Amino acid sequence: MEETTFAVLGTGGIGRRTLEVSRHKEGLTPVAACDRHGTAIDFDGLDVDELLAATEGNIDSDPGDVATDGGAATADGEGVKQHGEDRGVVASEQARPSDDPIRDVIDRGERIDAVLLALPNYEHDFIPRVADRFLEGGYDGVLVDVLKRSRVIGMLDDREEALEEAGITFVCGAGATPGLLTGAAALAAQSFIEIESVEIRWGVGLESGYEDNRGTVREDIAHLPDYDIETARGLSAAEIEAIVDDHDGVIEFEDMEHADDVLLERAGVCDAEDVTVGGLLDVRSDEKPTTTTVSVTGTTFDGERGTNTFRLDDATSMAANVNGPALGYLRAGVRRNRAGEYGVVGPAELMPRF
Ligand code: IKT
Repeated sequence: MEETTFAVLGTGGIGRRTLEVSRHKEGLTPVAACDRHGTAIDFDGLDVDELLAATEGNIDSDPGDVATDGGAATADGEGVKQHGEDRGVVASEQARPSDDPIRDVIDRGERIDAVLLALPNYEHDFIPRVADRFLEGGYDGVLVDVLKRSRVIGMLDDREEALEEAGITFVCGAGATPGLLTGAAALAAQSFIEIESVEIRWGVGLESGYEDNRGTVREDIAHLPDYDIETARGLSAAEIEAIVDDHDGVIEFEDMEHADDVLLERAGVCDAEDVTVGGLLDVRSDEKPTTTTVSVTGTTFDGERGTNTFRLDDATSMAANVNGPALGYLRAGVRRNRAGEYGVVGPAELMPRF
C-alpha cells in the first residue's frame, strides 16, 4: 500500500468524518487539519480521536470556517456565532491559532501528498479561489474537493493550464453526488453505445447525523425552488428548522444543479442535459427514505434498449458514501500525481482506490 499523507481544510461534518474513515484505511496518514481560526499539524499523524473529541458539537468547526484570504470571514455556517479561543480546531491540544491556516498548510505542502477541501461552496468561486491560493503558494500535490454545483467545474477548467504547470492534480466532485454515483454511472454506461438518460436519485436519513451535517442541509436547501445559495446562506438555524418543519422533516429535491451532469459530459459518457439528480432527505430518521440509485438508460451495439441500475444498500450511511469515496479518489489522485498527470480530473474519469 502506497503511503499517503493528507490534510483536511475544514473540520465540519465532512472533514471530521473523513478523518474518522481514514483511521480504517491502511497507509493514509492525516497530518494536518484546519478551520479558519487554527491549524493542527503533526507529521507523525494527527491524534484523530483527540481532534474529533475537541471539535465535536463545536459549531465553530463548521466547514465554512476557512477563509480563502487567510483573514476575512467567509461562509459562516450557522449565522450567529461567538468566536472564542476555545472554539473550532484550536480547542484541540494539537492545534495553534492562526491568522492564515491555508498558508500554514501550503507552507508544509512538500510533506503533504493531498489536501481535501472539505468546504462548502457558499460562493460559487470559493473552491476555485482556494485552488488559486495553492497555485500561488507553489503547492504541487493533489487537491480533492467534494463540491456539488455544476457551474464550478468550468471555473476549475479555467485553471487547468495553471494547475498543469504547477504540477497539481485536482480531483473535483469526489463525494457521493457528484463522486461515487457519477463513477457508477460511467461504469453502468459501458454496456451501451448511446446513452439516453442518467437518473441519480439519492435517499439520506440524517437524524443522528443532523448536527454534524448542518452545512450539507443548508447547501441542499439552496436547491429548493424558493432559495438559492445566497438566501440559503443567510438562513438562521431557526429558519432552517422552520423549513424542515414545513416539510414534516422530509424534504424532496428535484433537478438539482449537481455536477454529475458536466462531469459525465466531460468524460464523454453523455450530454449534461441528459443527467438528472434528485433526492429525499429525512432529518427525523436515520433510515433512508428511499434507496439511492443510479439508472443509466441506453442502447446496446446490437440495438437493445435497457437500463442498468446501480444501488447503494440502505444500510450504508451518507457518511460512508461521501467520505469513503473522497478518500478513495484522493488515493487515485495521488497515484496520478506521482505518475506526472496533472490538471483537473473528475470521478467519471478516475476509479477510486480502495
Ligand atoms: C453529497 O454529499 O454527495 C450529496 C448529498 C447526498 C449524498 C448521497 C448519499 C447517498 C446514500 O448514502 O445512499 C446531498 C445532496 N447533500
